Amino acid sequence: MVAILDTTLREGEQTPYVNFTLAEKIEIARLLDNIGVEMIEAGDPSVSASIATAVEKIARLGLKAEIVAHSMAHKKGIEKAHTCGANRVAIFYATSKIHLDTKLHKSQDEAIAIICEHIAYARSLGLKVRYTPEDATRTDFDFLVRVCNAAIESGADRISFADTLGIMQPHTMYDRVRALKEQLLPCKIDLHCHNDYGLALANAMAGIRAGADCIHTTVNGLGERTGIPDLAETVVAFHNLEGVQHYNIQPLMQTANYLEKVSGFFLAPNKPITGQNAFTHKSGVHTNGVLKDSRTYEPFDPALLGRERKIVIDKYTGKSAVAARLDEYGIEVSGAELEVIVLRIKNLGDQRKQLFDTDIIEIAEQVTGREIDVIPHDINALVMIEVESHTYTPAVVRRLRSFKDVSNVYEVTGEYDISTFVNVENVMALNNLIEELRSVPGVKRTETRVILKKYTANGNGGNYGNAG
Ligand code: HCA
Ligand code: CU
Repeated sequence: MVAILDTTLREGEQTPYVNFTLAEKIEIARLLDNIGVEMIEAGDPSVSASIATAVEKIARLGLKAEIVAHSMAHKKGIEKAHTCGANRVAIFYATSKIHLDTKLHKSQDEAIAIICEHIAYARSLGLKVRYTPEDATRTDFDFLVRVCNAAIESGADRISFADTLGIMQPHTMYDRVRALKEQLLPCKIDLHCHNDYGLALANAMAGIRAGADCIHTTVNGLGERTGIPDLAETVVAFHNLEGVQHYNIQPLMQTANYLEKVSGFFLAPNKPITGQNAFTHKSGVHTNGVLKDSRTYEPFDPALLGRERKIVIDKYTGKSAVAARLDEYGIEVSGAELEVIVLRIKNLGDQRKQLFDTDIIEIAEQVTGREIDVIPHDINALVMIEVESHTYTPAVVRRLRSFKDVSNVYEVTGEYDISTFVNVENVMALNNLIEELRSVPGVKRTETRVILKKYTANGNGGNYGNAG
């Protein structure tokens, strides 16, 4: 049985350039609690006054999850964890030679004495204690066992096996956790796996197989450098591959989207589970398979996450995908017409980076010679943006280019500084996108112009919408 500790509020806020407001933190804690994570690491109260306030507010929300405060091995921090009302303090103190020698300037025995003293102090305040040997995976193994057992004897009931630099592999993680299980006094083992080689979740799963109890996650995989396992990937991987059923999957997308909004870190389209392309199919062979039976190219039904499958229409498209798209609009065409439509779509796709439903409808109109009176499901719009006077416009442009629905960004003259071309599925998505654009630092105001009809320019199908 796996447990999850989510540390979006602590490790996640250590993501370069990410800071949450108090209200955002409370909302994040509620979302996490709704998903059902067993522990929420709410922050290290001695880092700043606002973090202490946030930990305190979250600890008093009455959530189901255990609320954990992080702290270095110093009494003030532990005391703050206590006054904030946290259930548990996670005390971290590095154990690897490089950290002891160059950062802490302590011998191994001195380290053990400091760690034990602070754990005992936390216990005397009535706090539960997790001890984290920071950089555990680069720590001499015999010393690691010695320090962890001393920590357990002093009152820690959880040890976080921290792969602080993300250097483990699934098989090394498996072996190490097995050895730890054999040599440690009774305790729960947490796995804190950094993702420097993209192996974090795989390593964590291997560690659980070997007998560890808990995985640390963040929403969208936030964290120092390249972060730690993503909560949604972890929950869904355990649900589908390991039969772990006790988490609530439906709020995962909403939570991921909320974190995109408040962190300003946007998901790569190819991100597993929550990325835009996770259930999008493109080549003729794949779409043909999926339309016949989605199990051909989908590892699981996107409905699990409340998501829908998508089929891209462009030069790779085959007949079945085009037929299905026309069918969605109730456009009837003959077999011969369909062949010509597909051919034209391929031609246009050769010239353009992206095709929209408007293009497909237009081609169908031309080929059939009939006027087709349907409104495209997807919406194209121009969003004009004014940038704050003290803000460097290219910095805003760089941000905007990372939005998945923004396909063109222009710096322009006139009343507005930037013009963007956006393509979204519906009005609600347009509203959400505009709200996200407005929350980009440096954006002062926006004005949106929905495109009602697009005209072909010089026979090349127009050039807006070409990503570039
Ligand atoms: C850090 C500390 C930590 C602690 C992990 C934990 C790590 O270096 O910022 O307490 O479980 O990665 O070692 O995040
Ligand atoms: Cu970490």
